[in-house]
This record gives sequence, structure tokens and C-alpha cells, in this order.
Amino acid sequence: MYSGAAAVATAGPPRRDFISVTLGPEEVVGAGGYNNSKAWRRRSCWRKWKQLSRLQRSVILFLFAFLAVCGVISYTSMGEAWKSLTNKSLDDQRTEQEIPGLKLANPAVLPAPQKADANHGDYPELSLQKQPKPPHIRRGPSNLQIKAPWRDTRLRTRHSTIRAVEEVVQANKEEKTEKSIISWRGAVIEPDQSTEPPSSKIKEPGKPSSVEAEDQKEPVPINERQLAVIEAFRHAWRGYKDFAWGHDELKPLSKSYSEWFGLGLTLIDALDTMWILGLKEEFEEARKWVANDLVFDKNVDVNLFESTIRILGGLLSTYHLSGDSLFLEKAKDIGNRLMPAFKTPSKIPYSDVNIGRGTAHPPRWTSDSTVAEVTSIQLEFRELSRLTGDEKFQKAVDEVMKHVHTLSGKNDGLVPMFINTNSGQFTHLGVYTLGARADSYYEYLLKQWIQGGKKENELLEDYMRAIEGVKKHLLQRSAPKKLTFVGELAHGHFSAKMDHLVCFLPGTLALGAHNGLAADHMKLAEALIETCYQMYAQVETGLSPEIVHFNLHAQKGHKDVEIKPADRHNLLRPETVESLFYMYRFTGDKKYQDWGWEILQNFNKYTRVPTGGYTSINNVQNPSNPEPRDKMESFFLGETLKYMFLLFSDDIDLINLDKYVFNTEAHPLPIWVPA
Ligand code: DMJ
Repeated sequence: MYSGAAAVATAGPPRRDFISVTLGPEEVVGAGGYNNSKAWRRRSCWRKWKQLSRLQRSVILFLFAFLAVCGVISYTSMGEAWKSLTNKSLDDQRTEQEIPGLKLANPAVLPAPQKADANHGDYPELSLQKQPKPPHIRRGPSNLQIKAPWRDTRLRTRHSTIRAVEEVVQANKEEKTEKSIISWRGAVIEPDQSTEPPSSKIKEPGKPSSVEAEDQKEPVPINERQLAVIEAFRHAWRGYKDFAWGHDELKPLSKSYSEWFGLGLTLIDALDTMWILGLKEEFEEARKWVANDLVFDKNVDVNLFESTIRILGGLLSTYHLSGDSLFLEKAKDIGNRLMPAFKTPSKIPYSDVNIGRGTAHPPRWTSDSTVAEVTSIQLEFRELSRLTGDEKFQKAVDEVMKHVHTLSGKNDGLVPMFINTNSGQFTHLGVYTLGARADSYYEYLLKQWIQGGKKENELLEDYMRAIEGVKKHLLQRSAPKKLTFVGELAHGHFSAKMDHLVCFLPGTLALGAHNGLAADHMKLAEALIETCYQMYAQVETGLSPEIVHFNLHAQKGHKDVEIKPADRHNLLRPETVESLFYMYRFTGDKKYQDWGWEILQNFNKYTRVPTGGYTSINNVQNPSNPEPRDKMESFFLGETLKYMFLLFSDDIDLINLDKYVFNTEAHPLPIWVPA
């Protein structure tokens, strides 16, 4: 054969070699003279072998060798195929047992941050391997370094399972069986949680487990109330997508939009909500808009506070949850463009910045800024410094806090509502409120202290003093129900007026108590959240007005809550739901979930627009005509629905409060030194 091949190469037409092997009668199996003796057979074979020519023997040896090699190869590949076949069927069996008809994704870990131009058509592959740390994190100030982005493993897994859960719940509804629980991945979905007795099912937030241990935990399944939130979100999103895509706010009735900064405010505010709710498709679509259409190089005036908490905060938290560096790049861009606001004689920032021109200015009628605005941008700018390694952001906002810390004009820690950008002094002294224009000053004192690892004592001091100030000057009880509420003080006169905005306070107090502050803060939180709930429950639509006045003395036929005609609108605000979320997280008392559920149903009843979206209303006292205002605020998606979803969850690791701190627009940012 080999020589024939050589001949083909050298001498034209192929020549074939044939081997003839002549077998004698004794070699024919079955012939009469077959001798079965071993010695005889050996001898006879050997004789025959010797009779063969050299070529014949080589060919036979080659054939044997060839057959042996083929045999070995086919044996090993069949073995592999067999092995994988057996494993696959075992996996299938396991999955089928857990949820019929559902193949579950492997447990996942956080992927490395993606390049800004990376293809995001699909979510990163799930894998059990540890991913490399993102390089930009290592550039951060060393004392501020943590792994970032981080700890969203289970949110990611949720994306792959959420639709399957929806199907299971739907199927269960249709069956209308007596069964009260649905088994899913070894856990249960409770079709009607309100019938459950108060339970200790929510795990006590003990010491946070390590990231590794957490990665191995199974995500807690989504329940029906959370699905209702997802449904509400999708409905709102549909309206935004159909009529306001890329614009600031949806006008759901006129099927149009309104522009405030012209920066897609609702879309950015909603990014991390979509991530937390597991809305993969919606998130990817929005991400594309951010990648291709979000441009900050625009000749437009933006409000420093609003764009910080909604845009910068939204981009930073989305970066942390998704690991996608596109969002960090955008955050850096807007952060830099907001910096001119701090170029003032006092370093107290102006309220407005032109992000295209790099100029800043106060409102036309005054050189004052609002206290809450200049003291509620710190979480975001500090985090931006930590991530970029550029200290200028943190320096600018820390300076504001240090300055306010030293100012006179406070009343037992309570601050006035205005501060002058030239002199750096408080103005309009003597008026104290926990509502509009001061609210988040108090919130950010505590939250900055938590963010920075509970080391910045001045922040804690100011917070503790302020809460004492609230107790001393602003707390009262209403009649007839004796609801504890936070009123206002104007030049020594107490007013029983409370903004819905103040309802952030029970949540903040509870967060402080959870972080080791006075236990009586928790008692006060419990009293105040009851009041905030009553601001809904005592109203005809079950929705709170913007402002209430409390009765201090019992009068026949009067409830605790009075509403003035100018105050009876509802803007779909989040504060009560936000506090309900904290209260449920820290106490496990299901009544807080039930209250939130009532509120969601009333939003659905009175503010839902059939063609998509939800609307603010003008009259919470008129169920037959709540007078829709034709506007869906971005915080309805950024905050209200996000807090609803978290409130209904029994999973303390779904944005673990020992690892994240929410900014005042409900965007979770990491705590630098987790507990
Ligand atoms: C949001 O923009 C923020 O929660 C802010 O702190 C207060 N106002 C709205 C929501 O009511």
C-alpha cells in the first residue's frame, strides 16, 4: 500500500498491490480435523506466520494496530457521551421535580463590569467562577475601597426565573384549587399573604454574611403581591414607552410628555427599579437609550439637587447593580457637569447649573439655596469620588456639611429652610419643619454617617441633636385617635400641619435604631408610621393628600386628619411606602405589608390610566372624580413602586440594609464599610 502511494506520486497511473493469504484445510473453522489443543494451535499459527512474506506480515501487523487504535478511540468517546447523557437526565429529573416544565439557570455570580461599548444584547453568562475585580475600583481612595459593583447575584438570577414564577402563579389562579401554597424550588409562594398570621418568617438581619456565602443562597421566590407591583410597573412603563419615550415625564391622559431638564428623567430614575424587579427586556431597551441617546452636553439649566438625586444617583446605583460601566461613565459625565454649582463665594452651591455651558446661578428672585437641596447631594458625590478616585466631588459636598455643622440659627438641631450662597448664613430664621425644603437634610445626616462606616461623628451629633429638637418642638398628638405627628414651628408658634414628605421620618428613625442608635427612636418610628398610614386610611380614596392638618381637640364628626382644598392633591409620592418598607424589614410585622398593599390597590383604583401610566390626582377626597392631573412623576417608578416591591419581599438580601444605603430618590448605594 505504501509503495503504491509512492508510485502514485512518482509514476503516473496507480498500481495496486494485493496480498494473498493461503489457508490450509486445518485453518478452516468447522473443518473435520479441528484440534483444540492449545499447544498445537500455537505451533500451527506460528508456522503459518513464518510462511508469510515480510510484506504480508507488516500489513497484518499494521491492520491489527489500526484496529486497536480505532477501538480505543471509539471506546473513550462513547464513554463521555454516555456519562453526559446520564448526568443530563439526572439534572432534568431534579429540575422537573422542583418545578414541572421549568429549566432553571445555574446559580450566578456577579460579572465583571462591561466595557461601555460592550454588546449588551444578552445578560452575561452565568457561571460559578469568581470574576476579576473591576480595574477602576482599584484607583479609588484606599480608605474608601470596597469591591464594586457587587452583591447583585440574586437579583441577576431573578431575571431568569421571574417569568416562570409568573406562569406558575397564573396557572394556580386558573386552577382555583383549595391549595394554599405553591411549591417552587423548595420554597413556597403564598397566594394570599394577608391571611397569614404575623410571622417571624422574615429573617432577623443579623451580621451580614460574606459575599461568597450569599452567592450560594437561593433567591427567595417572588410572591403575588410583588407580581402585582411588577404588573403596575409594566403598565406605567407601557405608557411612558408609548407616549413619552426618552422624555422627562409621561402625561398619560393627553398621551404626551412634559420636559423638565430634557434628560429622560423617568427612564433614568426607573433603571435600577427594573433591575430589582427583574425586568430584563425593559432594562435592556432603556440601557440602549442611555448608550445611544443620553447626552449631557446640552445648553440646559438643571436643578442641582434634582439632577443629583435622580440622575447621578440613578446611574450610580444602576452601575452597582448591573456592573455595567456605561452607567459609571455617564455618572462621571453628569457629575463633572454639575460641579460649577459649587463656585460660589460661600461654597454653598447654587440651585441651578447649565450643564452645557458650565455656568451656575441661583433662582432669579434670590441668592438663597434651599437647605435640604444643598445638604442632600452628599451620598451621590461622595460615592462618585470613591469610584473615580477623584476627590473633588467629595471635597465639595463635605465642605457644605462641615459649614452647616458650624452655623448658628439652628433650634436644638432643627435647621431653617434657606441658606444664602454669598454669605453662607441661614436666612428666613425661625421657621422649622421636617417637610419641604428641610426634610432630606435630616435623612442625609444619618445616611452619610452610615455610608462612611459610622465614623463621621459630626454627622451623627447633628442627627441626634435634630431628633431631640423634633421631640422637643414639633411632636404632638392628635384627637381623637391620639396619633403622634410632626408639626411645624414658625417664630415660636406651633402649627399642626404635616406634609406627606415628612413620612420619610419613620423609616429614617428605624434605620438609625437598626444601626445602634437610641431604642426610643424605634418607638417614635412605630408611632409615626401609624400616623402616616392614617393619612391614607382616613381619606375617602384611601390616598393621602399632599398636606394634612391634625385636630388637636376632639370634635364631634371630625377625624384626626383635616384637609384644605389647596392641599388635597396626591403626586404618587413614595414616603409612606418607603417607611413601611423599613418598618417591615426591621420588625417583620406583616401589618406594614398589608397597609402597603391597601395603598397599591388605591393607586390602581384612582390613578391608573387605562391606556398606560398612572397620574397624579387633584382631589383625594372625591372617589367619583379624583380629578386626574395628567402627570406621572418620575419618582413613581424610581421610588414608590420600588419600595412597594421591597416591602412585599421577605428577602432581607434583596438590597440588604447592612450593605446598601438608599439615597433620597430610592437609589441604593453601597455602604463603604459594611457592618
Ligand atoms: C423625591 O424626589 C425625593 O424623595 C425627594 O427627597 C422628595 N421629593 C420626591 C418624592 O416625593
